[in-house]
Amino acid sequence: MSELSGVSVAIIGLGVSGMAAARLALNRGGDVYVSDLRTEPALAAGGAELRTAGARIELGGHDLERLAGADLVVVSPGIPPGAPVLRALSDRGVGWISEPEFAVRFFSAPLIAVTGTNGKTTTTLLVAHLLQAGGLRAAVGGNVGGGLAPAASELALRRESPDWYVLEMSSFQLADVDTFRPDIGVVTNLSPDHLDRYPDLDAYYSDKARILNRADAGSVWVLPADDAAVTSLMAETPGTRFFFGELEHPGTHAFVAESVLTLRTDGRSDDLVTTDELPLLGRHNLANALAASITARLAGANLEGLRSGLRTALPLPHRLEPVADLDGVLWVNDSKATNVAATRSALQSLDRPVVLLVGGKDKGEDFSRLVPDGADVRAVIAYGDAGARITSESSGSEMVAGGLEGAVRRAVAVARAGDVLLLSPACSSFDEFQDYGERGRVFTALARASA
Ligand code: UMA
Repeated sequence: MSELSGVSVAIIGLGVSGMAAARLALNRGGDVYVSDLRTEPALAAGGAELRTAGARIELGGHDLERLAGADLVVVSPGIPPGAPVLRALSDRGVGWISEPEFAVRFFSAPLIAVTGTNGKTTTTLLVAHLLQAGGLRAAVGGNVGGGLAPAASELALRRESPDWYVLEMSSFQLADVDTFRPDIGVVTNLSPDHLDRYPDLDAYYSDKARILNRADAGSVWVLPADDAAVTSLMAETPGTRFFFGELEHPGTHAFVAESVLTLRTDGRSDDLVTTDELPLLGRHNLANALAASITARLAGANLEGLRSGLRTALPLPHRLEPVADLDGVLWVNDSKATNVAATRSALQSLDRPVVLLVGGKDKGEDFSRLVPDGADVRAVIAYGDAGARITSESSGSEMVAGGLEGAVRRAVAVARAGDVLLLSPACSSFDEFQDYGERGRVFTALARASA
């Protein structure tokens, strides 16, 4: 294929998305130039592959003249909007598009795009899983990361066309879209986030709003029933809206009624599964499952498929991931919770007594608000570098020596049948582990060894 024959494409950044965009551009016959500020060997290996395929690669800097002279400039979402290279392009009046915007120009099937502050990855992967269970072919990618799904450009390179593309879009990825128009757009929720990258909340919401840029009367939206920020964002948007929310009320299309996830569309109600049948833990995951169910249904998945897909949904690794059920105690790996807010949200979303393991490298956060009011916590066991400070700031917590393993031993002694033994550390892992992934794997291995 040669849609880009004679077109010069400059790609900024040689990370996951830059690499994928470059492969796509080369595949479509483009004249490709990729540059990255870094020079690390891993990057050089990717660069060598692209060079062999005909691209011009520059590591250690960006050639502004080349960028400004390109027909199309594609920017990796990992590049912050204030980066000097983008400021310099902007000063010269040179425009650019983001990697997913580039990718969707080569998509051959309709698009579901998922954005929002929390729950994007779970909802995106679940939509794809439900579509597949419902007899449809889904190609899933975008911001998902972590090796769970590729960048959007990689999907465009696949030989077989799916029935649906399903993309997770971060606000960074939405920042520089132009023609991007999802057939079904999902907004999970909106709350303050990434304020390190945005001057204020309005700027963050306005990037999210770019998912609406090309909305028209044929657009379909899946939205939370009770999120004021989403409601106001969508106020003027054309298209048909479908709402999800835990509580049943007349305008809601996906909800929980007497512990059953239920869809109501076209005047009929369909039971899906009971909340107990859903393998995902936590109230927020109930909202994600409702959003994914109505989305997959609107995309054509059959009800039996939805039911079996919900029953076989896989939790994301290290995010409220149940890893063992031993003597009635459910061991849950939430190693990705590396700050106090994430641990609070885990505690708020569980409806069983919790024995909490918390600790790791001290990032200086305030631990006095670690346990939210009303949370059912049997014990807080603190360990690691931050353990002593947690014990002094969070009343009722106890400190144990011996790192995570010592803390697990103590938790096993304290937990009773019906409890959740939760690793939700509120700290990074670097005092004891390489990263949160290794910490979660060690916890999981300790759980399995206790069986
Ligand atoms: N760079 C330059 N010049 C600059 C600045 C940076 O060349 O001025 C280079 C960096 O050296 C780096 C590259 O640009 O090599 C950027 O690579 P990257 O790996 O940081 O980022 P991407 O390849 O663009 O990855 C992005 C998402 N990352 C971010 O948005 C930060 C990935 O999401 C996503 O999987 C990938 O696109 C494919 O779609 C990860 C993520 O952390 C999971 N997302 C954030 C989140 O979920 O909170 C937004």
